[in-house]
Amino acid sequence: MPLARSLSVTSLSGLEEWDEEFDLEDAVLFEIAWEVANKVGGIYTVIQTKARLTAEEWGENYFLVGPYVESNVRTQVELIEPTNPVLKRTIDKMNASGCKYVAQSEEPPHVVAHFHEWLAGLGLVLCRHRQLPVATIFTTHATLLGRYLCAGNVDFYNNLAEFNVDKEAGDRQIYHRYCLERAAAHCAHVFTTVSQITAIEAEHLLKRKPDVVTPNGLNVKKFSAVHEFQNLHAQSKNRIQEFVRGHFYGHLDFNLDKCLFLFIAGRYEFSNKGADLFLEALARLNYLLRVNHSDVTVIAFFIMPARTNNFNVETLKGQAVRKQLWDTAQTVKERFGKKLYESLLVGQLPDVSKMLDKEDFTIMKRAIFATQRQCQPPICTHNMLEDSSDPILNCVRRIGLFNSSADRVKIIFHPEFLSSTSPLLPMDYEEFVRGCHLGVFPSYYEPWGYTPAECTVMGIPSISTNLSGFGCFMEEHIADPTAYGIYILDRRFRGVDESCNQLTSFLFQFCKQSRRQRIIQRNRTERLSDLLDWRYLGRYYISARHMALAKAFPDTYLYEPHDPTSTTGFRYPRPASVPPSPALSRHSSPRHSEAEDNDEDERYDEDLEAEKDRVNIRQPYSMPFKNKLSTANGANGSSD
Ligand code: G6P
Ligand code: 1S3
Repeated sequence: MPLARSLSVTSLSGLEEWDEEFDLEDAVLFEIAWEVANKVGGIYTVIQTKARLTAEEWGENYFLVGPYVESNVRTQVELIEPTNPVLKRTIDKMNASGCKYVAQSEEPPHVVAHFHEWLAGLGLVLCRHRQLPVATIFTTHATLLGRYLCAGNVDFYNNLAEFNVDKEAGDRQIYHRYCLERAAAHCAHVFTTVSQITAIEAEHLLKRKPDVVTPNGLNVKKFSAVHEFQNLHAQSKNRIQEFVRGHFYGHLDFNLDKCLFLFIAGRYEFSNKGADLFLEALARLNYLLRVNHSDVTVIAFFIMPARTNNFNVETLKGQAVRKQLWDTAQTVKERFGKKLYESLLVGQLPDVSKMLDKEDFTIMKRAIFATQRQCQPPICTHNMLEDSSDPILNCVRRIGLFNSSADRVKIIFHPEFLSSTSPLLPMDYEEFVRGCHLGVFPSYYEPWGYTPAECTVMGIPSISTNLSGFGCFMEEHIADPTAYGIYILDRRFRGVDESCNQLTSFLFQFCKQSRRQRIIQRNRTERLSDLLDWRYLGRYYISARHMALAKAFPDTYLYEPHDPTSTTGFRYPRPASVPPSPALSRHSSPRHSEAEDNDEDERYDEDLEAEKDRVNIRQPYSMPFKNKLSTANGANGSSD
């Protein structure tokens, strides 16, 4: 494993405020994970987005350690020589001995080693077994057994306390991995996980209650123009519309301007990520839209990678036909323009009936002929290797949503992550999310859930559940989440059918919103960004590190306890004016004008900003943590 040095930035602002400074000069932080510069899933996002803030605090003493993957190193890592002599010696020795060392030095710095997930957990267990003077932290982003149990047909949350964990792990042939995860959790000075709900799961399945809950944050992009994200929505939506024009060629019998784009994205765990519930709810929504003669069309995208052998011909043909139609329109437009120009040159108004000649009509007829299509627009954009057993395709076959003209709900399954270089839908994930109207993530097993969080910071409403870390966190921090475009589905206290009905109702209500209501709702959603910024959420990582240092080096560091398992603090009040759903709309009342809305919203914004200042939501945060002894180059560490 090579050492990849993080960016070095200035020290953490705000630290000076403490009467006794926490001196990080002789401390070094290592963060170790399989997903450092190696994108597999959400842990990559945690580390990548958090790096800047952590580097602000630790400067040159922050190191990320990950697997050496040549292609990733070439594209994501800048190779540099370490300036710290101790580290240089260590790395030289590691290189010389084929990477077998962890070296000692005469004046050991206080080392914090933060291990993510069971794959890195072995390093932690060995640190403790060899009694190295290192403060250790273990963060689990999901429990292995929890993920396996939920993927099966198990009533997980009602039986958490009952599972015979050794037997269950053995039955699923993951006993060795389970033991590693449990050992890492128990050996760590500080054990953390990403949400309250996973903390309960860990307590039962790993038999240790996490010391700190460390919710996942994001790097929130701030635009100078307040409504820039709305413009970006419109731009990206246009590009999705272009794709839809091609995909549905020959069947474009719906109004694209009244078309709503919904999506689910993530690791392809059909029931854990709630794709099963989403499909069932879409079938019910289709029925509701049809019987209510709605003019809205819903296109639901499923972006979940599966095994394929590339795009299918029909899908590629769709984009080629669209391009052909566009080119034809350009050709006829040019010919038309030339005739118009010539007519004006001789001082005559053109005879409109003669502006298009026979050749123009032939060109256009030929192009229209190419749009004839015998089959329905495809559900899946790729050739699936396991087509007949694929859970999404099988569910679509069962519920009969085949993109027919009569259906108000259409489905597009894109079994590959998005890329701006795709010949089909050339957009990266962020652009795609911005162009959609609603992210739908009805997960059954979701320790945190980055997808709805990413929607939120881009001002796109989303549906999550009260079984996901994100959903629970938002419920805790927002008085009326729905009003902010944060729909939280109850999958905890209701049966599957009831949850499905609730999801259908959320979707149907969303479809009934006017454009204006959607715009206002997006403004509200975007206001929540500060809550999900690492500048706010980074404090829990800081707390975990301080706690670990104080446990490992009690003669040097003192940790002043607060309630580290609590993520409460800031709470968004109910918004001032616009109603969360069309049913409650006051806009039908002539007495409630747009100007009043704006005034109320402005007043609300002022109150909100004052509240954010009060809890210091936008600044990096430092815990009331102190070095007990003088740290001027002298303090000797001792492990506990
Ligand atoms: C943004 C743009 C508007 C556009 C709207 C469409 O707010 O700034 O110009 O009309 O998006 O919203 P919709 O929800 O219909 O995609
Ligand atoms: C896990 O990745 P997943 O999609 O397998 O870690 C993510 C980062 O902490 C988390 O957001 C997600 O819920 C977990 O499930």
